[in-house]
Amino acid sequence: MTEPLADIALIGLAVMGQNLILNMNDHGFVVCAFNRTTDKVKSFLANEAKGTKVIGAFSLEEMVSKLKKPRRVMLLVKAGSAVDDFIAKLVPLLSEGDIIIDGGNSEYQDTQRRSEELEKKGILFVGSGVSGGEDGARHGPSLMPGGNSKAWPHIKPIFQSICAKADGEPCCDWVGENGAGHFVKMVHNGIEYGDMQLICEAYHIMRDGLALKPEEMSKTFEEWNRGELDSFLIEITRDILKYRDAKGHLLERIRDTAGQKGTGKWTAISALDYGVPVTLIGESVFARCLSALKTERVEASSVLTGPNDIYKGDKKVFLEHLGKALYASKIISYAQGFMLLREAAKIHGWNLNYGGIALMWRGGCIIRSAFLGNIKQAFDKNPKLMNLLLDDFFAKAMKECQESVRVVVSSAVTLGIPTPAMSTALAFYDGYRTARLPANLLQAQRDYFGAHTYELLGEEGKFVHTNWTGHGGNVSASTYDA
Ligand code: NBP
Repeated sequence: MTEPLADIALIGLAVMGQNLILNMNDHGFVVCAFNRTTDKVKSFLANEAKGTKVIGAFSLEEMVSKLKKPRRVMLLVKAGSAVDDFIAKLVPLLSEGDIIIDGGNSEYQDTQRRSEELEKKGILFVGSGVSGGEDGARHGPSLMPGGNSKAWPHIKPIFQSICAKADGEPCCDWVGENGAGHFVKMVHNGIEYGDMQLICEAYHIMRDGLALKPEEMSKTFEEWNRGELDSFLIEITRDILKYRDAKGHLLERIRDTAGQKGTGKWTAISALDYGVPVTLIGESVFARCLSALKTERVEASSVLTGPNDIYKGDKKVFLEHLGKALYASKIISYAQGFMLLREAAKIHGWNLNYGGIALMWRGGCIIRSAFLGNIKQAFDKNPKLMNLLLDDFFAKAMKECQESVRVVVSSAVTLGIPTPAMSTALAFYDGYRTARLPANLLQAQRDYFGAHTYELLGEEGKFVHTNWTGHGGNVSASTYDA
């Protein structure tokens, strides 16, 4: 019996690729599996894919010959040169209108470049964020596809079948042109860094400032998970805190140093490039960098002094403030993330659907939470919303919670417990709601030492220079030094 032609080919039989293939198979699609090391194709067909409709190929030529037209080829290989190598090998085998999808964690600039290069060759390129790890890939990931929009009608049925669903709606929609999908995935990962850091700060305060036992902390997270903080990360933190093995609580024996793969850093770099104050993600990346200085920190801990106290007030009341502070800081982090998306969309000409993006993150991925439903509603109500903090729902939430952030941050400062993410959230909030910042002095200083000129209130766009000392010149600078 001849094999049916495959709906899609998937290259890369590591954890993500294998699980996504099995997910596609479950939804009735015939997938042709391929891998650089072809032994893995044989092993996959004989084991994980045994008894399914999955077919295999042992060369790219064979794989292409087994595909329906337009051919759809999805890559789930290590980001970087492996993607370019496969594209170079695939292009001569494909025809105009065929589709290549990169589902790896590629940098969005690479996706922009690949998208533009392949468009010239008539190949439709899609860079898709895939989130949710192994379990998401197998049972429903969050998918964020962007690139050549002509590809979308051909991949939409597959993508929207296999993705996670939230309130019955698919957590996948077309994001935008060129690198938009991978940009949105990058910001998603940055937000994940922020969420995790905020939770770590709450844990740090509970452990060292309130001297709570693991079970007490776990119980608090359980309570939080029943309210507005309801999310995957709060849920797993609850479970991690109470996890015990033969030696006791495992968490307390894990080394306090965190690694990173770079997507948080990329988000912070983009924020700096585009001039958007995404301070919470930036602080979260730096917090990981500080955690990595374990040897230095151990040495410094015996030299540098500071408070080392336990909170003296009512712990129950404080824990309520902590939950609210966590929620308010999270709102600020997402507001900053969406500010970055908005600026990038302006620069790259992407027509981003912000409510749709919130829905894509609502299920299937690590940052999935009930709260993303509120973000979707905010953008559905006003697609041109300038800032999430200005939406009625979130402005009210901030009104109710901002006092708690002040209580928590000021207590943490007094206790000597670092809260870089919560502190920067509050600083951003106070900065954003301040009509008159001290940057007038900054303008004056720059003009004083570098003749950089300044604008007067009410005379915007008119740049003047003052000879502040009486012995400087009257010529203004045209270069930027500080
Ligand atoms: P890996 O990122 O570990 O990549 C393994 C695959 O890449 C194998 O198929 C391997 O082929 C292939 N590969 C490598 Br490595 N170097 C290659 C090269 N120079 N040329 C051709 N193929 C090469 O797999 P993964 O963890 O399944 O992730 C796949 C993609 O999805 C990555 O971009 C990853 O960042 C992204 N992602 C991963 C997760 C996750 O939770 N793991 C979540 C979301 C996104 P071989 O078998 O011949 O060595």
